[in-house]
Amino acid sequence: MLTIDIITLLPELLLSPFDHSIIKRARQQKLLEINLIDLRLYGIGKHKQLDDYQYGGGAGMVLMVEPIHKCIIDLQSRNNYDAIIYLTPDGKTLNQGTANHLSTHQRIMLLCGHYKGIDHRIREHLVTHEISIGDYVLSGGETAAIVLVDALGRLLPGVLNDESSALSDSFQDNLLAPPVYSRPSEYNGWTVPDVLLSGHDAKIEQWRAEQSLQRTKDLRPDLLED
Ligand code: 6GU
Repeated sequence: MLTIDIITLLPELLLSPFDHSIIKRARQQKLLEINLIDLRLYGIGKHKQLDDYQYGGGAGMVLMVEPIHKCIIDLQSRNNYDAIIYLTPDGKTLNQGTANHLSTHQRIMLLCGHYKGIDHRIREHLVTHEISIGDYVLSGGETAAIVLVDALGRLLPGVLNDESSALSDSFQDNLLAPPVYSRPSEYNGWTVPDVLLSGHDAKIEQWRAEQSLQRTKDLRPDLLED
């Protein structure tokens, strides 16, 4: 069982994405628990203030240190965390290896930022991992959290059946997945490779391995470098 506690300014945004398909089933099967924590509850004063101008000047508001600190302390007083992850475009780029590792934890905390980011002292003193989902900027960490939760949830033992096991995914062996086809074998004059219709398991296996390697060479040669 993996528990993921997500600190966010937009808990409503995260309701629907975790209520469908594989992630929904993982939660129903009690293999995955997701808790949404509204940062606003830890805001300061009667306006529940969360952000302020940055020291030194410059455009953009910063999420203040105190609300985030209080929120994290509150969660830590009730639970043990294997990782406290800040989602940020300047974090380490998420890959399958990191997803595999994080999926083995019991409980992790995700912190979604907004605006110009969060007071750096949170990152210096409380955050244990910083993760980005790619080299582009999102308006907040929530959509990145959706991606990370999906990548972890589907890896949990029992979530996928053997046939669709995560082990056959692209990237698990640093190779892209081979092409797949379904009925009919000819549509609109477009055909399916003969070998897949041959019933010859060993040949099919060999064809898939060749396709994986060729597609990786053509499309993602960087994956073959290490
Ligand atoms: Cl994790 N957050 C934001 N705001 N932008 C991103 C990202 C995360 N990963 C890529 N771009």
